[in-house]
Amino acid sequence: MTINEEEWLRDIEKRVSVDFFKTLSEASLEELHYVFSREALGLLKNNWTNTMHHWNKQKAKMAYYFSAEFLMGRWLSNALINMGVYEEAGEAAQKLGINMNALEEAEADAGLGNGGLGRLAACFLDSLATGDYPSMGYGIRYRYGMFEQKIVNGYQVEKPDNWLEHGDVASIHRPDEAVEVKFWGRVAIEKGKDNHNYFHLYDYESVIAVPYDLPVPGYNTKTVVTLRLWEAVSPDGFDLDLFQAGEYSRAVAKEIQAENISRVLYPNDNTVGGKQLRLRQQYFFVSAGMTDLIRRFKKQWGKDFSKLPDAVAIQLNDTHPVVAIPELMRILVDEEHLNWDSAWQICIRTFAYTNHTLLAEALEKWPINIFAPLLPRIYQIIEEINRRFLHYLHQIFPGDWQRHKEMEIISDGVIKMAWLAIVGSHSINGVAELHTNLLKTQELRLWYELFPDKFNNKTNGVTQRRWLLKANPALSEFITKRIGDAWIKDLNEISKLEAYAEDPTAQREFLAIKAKDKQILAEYIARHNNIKINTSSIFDVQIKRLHEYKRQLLNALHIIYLYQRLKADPNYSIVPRTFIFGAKAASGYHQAKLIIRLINAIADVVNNDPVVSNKIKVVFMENYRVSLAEKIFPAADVSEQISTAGYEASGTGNMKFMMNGAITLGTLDGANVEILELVGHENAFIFGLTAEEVNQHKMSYNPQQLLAHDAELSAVVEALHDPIFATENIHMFEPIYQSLLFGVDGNPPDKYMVLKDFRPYLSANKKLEQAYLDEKKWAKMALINIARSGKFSSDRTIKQYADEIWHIKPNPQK
Ligand code: 26W
Repeated sequence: MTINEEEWLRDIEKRVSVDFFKTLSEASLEELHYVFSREALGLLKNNWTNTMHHWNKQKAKMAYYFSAEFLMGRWLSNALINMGVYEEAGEAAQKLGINMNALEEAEADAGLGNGGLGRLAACFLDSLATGDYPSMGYGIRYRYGMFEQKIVNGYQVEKPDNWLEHGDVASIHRPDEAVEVKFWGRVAIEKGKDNHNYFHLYDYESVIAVPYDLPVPGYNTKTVVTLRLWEAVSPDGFDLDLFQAGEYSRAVAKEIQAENISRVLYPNDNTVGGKQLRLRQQYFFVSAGMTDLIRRFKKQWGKDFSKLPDAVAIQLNDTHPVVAIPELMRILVDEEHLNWDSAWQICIRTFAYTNHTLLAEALEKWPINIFAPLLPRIYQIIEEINRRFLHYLHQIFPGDWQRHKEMEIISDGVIKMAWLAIVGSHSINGVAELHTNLLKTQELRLWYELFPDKFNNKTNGVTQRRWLLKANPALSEFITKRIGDAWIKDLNEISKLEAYAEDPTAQREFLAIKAKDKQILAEYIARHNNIKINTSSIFDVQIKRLHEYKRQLLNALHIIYLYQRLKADPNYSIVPRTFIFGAKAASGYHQAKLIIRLINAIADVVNNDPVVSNKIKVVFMENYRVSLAEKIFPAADVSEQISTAGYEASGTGNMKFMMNGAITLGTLDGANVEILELVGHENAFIFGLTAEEVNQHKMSYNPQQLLAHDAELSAVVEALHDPIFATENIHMFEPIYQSLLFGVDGNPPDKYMVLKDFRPYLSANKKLEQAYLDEKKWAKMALINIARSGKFSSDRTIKQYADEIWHIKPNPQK
């Protein structure tokens, strides 16, 4: 694709005038960004419509990715890169006196996700489009995405994320394709013309789902995949009569209630609140998506629903969209009048479910008293699924009551969404080898025994186009100069870089690029944090959601240890290091928020102490998000992946670091295990308990005993009461202290075994320091990591989903 510069410039000027009544020089950066984006949208318009027409005409089997979260980040530059016009657009901008970087910075992130699961969905769309796979995404157009984080006096403060403030830069509003979603009401049985009984919903409340389509262009291909996000609106606006009567609040109450459904993303990662509004969000986008998809199917295949599993594959991203299973049953049985058994076979063959977590508190269980009144017919259908499933279980394991009880979909007053997902799908996958194995042998053991063939692994991946090509242009050029640019579409090609791992020129050049990237980040940190950091220090980075299992606390305690050693002996030898953190804590997760406060307390002490501050610095980067991540990964030397083994399903940041030449300092958890398999112990720093050992220690582990034999570690823990850190009062970090030594909220002491892994972490850190001192060795390690990162492209992951679960094929337009 190319752009006609003259035409482009003329259009931009015209758009500024038509949309904003301004001249180019009067327009704000946000306005210019908007018109640039709409211009880019115009550029891909034909490819986009043709993509859908082509797949429709071919009756290509489609994969639909249903996800409550799509953490897309910024659109414009990524789209321009994929369309192959990034440089030309930059030159055009220059002619208007606008810097492309400044334009980019004017775009708000589409932060419609919490963390890994949401970003995975976004990487998948990029890989689907680039791989020409007939596919689409369905989700929710949250009016407010992941909250904006401010740090005030060391504490996290949350602000609404008003990402649409300057307009929706890239999506197309399609009110003509709106659909109705029904809530509440009562179910009645009626005789149909054929004398059969059918179920009807009466006295329901309607909400209208209005789609906004966001185009995701593939790299160097005509394929453009659609992400369809639904917005909730009230069917009949506000109540004019009440308004006339001066009852303004009541007049708009219904409208507001409807709109509340897509108002805001729940900022919880790995815990469930059991809030009715969350269930309304889930059913809302699932029902709209199913209606839309069935409408498209019927246009191609008429009413022959036996064809549905040959025409459609639906991937359920965790349990959040699992109401899709009873919703499809409802459509097939109640609306299309199929018999239960045929409908059920169609369901199972259509749905596949991905599990993203081993944490019990993340498994969704809906209380019947919330679910049944809101979705009465869906509840009936789940009851019927459960009844038939128990009947089946009874035949396979007669008399094994304990097993039946544990596998019931509805029990103890709740509906177990993961169980429903497993029963109603033909495929259940984990997201890394270790995770899938733990599912089979622990969390889902009984299910694996019942349905061994349904279980499979799909190790996660990330798109190298955003996380290497876009985020790290200098390193990308370094790679392309040596091995050509085929890696952009086929990351296996990057293995050719290994030939340069010991090449002194390549090593020197790599280190120079890393130094430059560190310089750029240092300037950002100087501007935003007012901290001056040493660019030749080790950039040691932990960026991810804040959760106790991810053990940011272990990292923090290590810094306290270094501080105490340096204070006790200013000649204590240490390689200068900058510890960089970025993390949001769920708003109600007090322990996590307190850990943020602790990191900031440590930063205050360390950065302002003349004895230590030239050796270590601590930086907490505010408002971690996709666009900030793109700035941090290129500058990292060390990738902290230190979760308690057995808790991190996969991790995907670990892969982004690897592609950018950072070395993993990590536990044998999630995809770290697979990184280690590829690079070996010589090219990673692995420490700590294995998942198996964590299990074995669960019963006997006693952190107090451990501290009694380790004076240094004990002093580190006691620092939580030290007024140097606990500046407000010496009890401010008491909940952290308590959780380590005694356990809080019914948890065992040091549930995540931070103290148990402390010494091994220390040794791994020492080894890492030594390795860093040998520049050539370090460059070699980094180059080997990059060269062996091919497996972690989401292109590979998507190909496996396509070949092994969805049975769809690449289908580009000619
Ligand atoms: C219902 C509340 C809630 C919200 C989000 C529960 C669970 C989640 C997600 C499952 C959390 C999440 O993002 N999980 C991460 O998924 C990534 C992609 O597979 C994995 O790499 C991470 O290890 C996993 O924590």
